[in-house]
Amino acid sequence: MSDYTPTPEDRFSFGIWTVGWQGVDVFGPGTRPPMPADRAVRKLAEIGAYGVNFHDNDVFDFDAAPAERQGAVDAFRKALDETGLVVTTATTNLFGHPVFKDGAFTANDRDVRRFALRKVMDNLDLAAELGAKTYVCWGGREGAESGAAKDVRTALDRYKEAFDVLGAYVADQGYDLRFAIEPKPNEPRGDILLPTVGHALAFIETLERSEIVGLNPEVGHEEMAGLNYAHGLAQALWQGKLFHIDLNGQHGPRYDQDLRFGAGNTRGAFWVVDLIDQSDYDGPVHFDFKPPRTEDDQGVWDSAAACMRNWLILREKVRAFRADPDVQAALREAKVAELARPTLADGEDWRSVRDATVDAEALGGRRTAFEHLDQLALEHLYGVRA
Ligand SMILES: [Mn+2]
Repeated sequence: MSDYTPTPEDRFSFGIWTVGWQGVDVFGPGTRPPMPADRAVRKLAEIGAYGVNFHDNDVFDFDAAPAERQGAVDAFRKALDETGLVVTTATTNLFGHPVFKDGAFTANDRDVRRFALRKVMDNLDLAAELGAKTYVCWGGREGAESGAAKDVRTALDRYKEAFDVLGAYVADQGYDLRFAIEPKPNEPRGDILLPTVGHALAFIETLERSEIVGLNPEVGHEEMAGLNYAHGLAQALWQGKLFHIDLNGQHGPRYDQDLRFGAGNTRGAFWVVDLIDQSDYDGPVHFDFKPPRTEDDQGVWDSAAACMRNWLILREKVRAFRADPDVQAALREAKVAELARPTLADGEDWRSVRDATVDAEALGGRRTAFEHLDQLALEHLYGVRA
């Protein structure tokens, strides 16, 4: 058994806003003092993180004067240099300020949309300067609470226009950056545009530079919609669109809980780690959680460290599961590998199956043995098979 100590090879990263969350919610103000970005960087390095992701306004205030902005960026960069932490990812806060109350790229007010594009371009410059490779776009305010106020088809025209303009900006500046759309079904808007992985995948195909736009699926956001997060990741991988992942914990369809990774749907987390561990995904293993409002500063770092520790514990378990000879036998019995065999053989076409004689009764009577296989997985997860 390992001691579950994170290493740089694990590529663990955190949003500055995660550990920096003061605990403000709709029923009360923050319970923790503000955390400067440079302190977050130093503490994350101490607990074994590899990288960070930041919103522009995690580093400097929305209305910071140029000198103030530069001072904050310099302190952030100094902390990065001193700790060796990597900026893997960046993003723009297009949701906090009242100017974005009706969204950013899809606000009805055209002046708001133009300002939003400018704000993103400003932060793309900083992202490129700090070496980020992925630019996350979470459109939390792109949506509506009512029917007539938002023409969804026209809003999608403007959403596409925004990605086309920003794609051109990145190309013209020569930045080595790709966009990762983060779907979410609701909260803060009543209904958010691009609510799931599937909606976003279809949208991306309409973009002028679709090759530099992929996905950043989040555990909680898919599970809020009652969806299987690992299945969403798998389809994104299948389509070459898994650019980034946001890991946290969620207990089914309810408000966005942002629990530490491994809390919430633990069985779901097991399959997420199994999928990523077996895939060619090479982005950061990124945590987008919120330490509960009950926690003090020590609780913040305890929960952040637990995200990484839970990933490593689950990774040990999924590897033991895959290496278990009983599991390998159960996989064979369940014919899992047979799915990789094309339905038609080389040289066959529809004629080969059109007139075949089939004993459906006999086929229907064949066993799948899936329950035995799944029980072995649960026993690895429960810790009774090592
Ligand atoms: Mn969330």
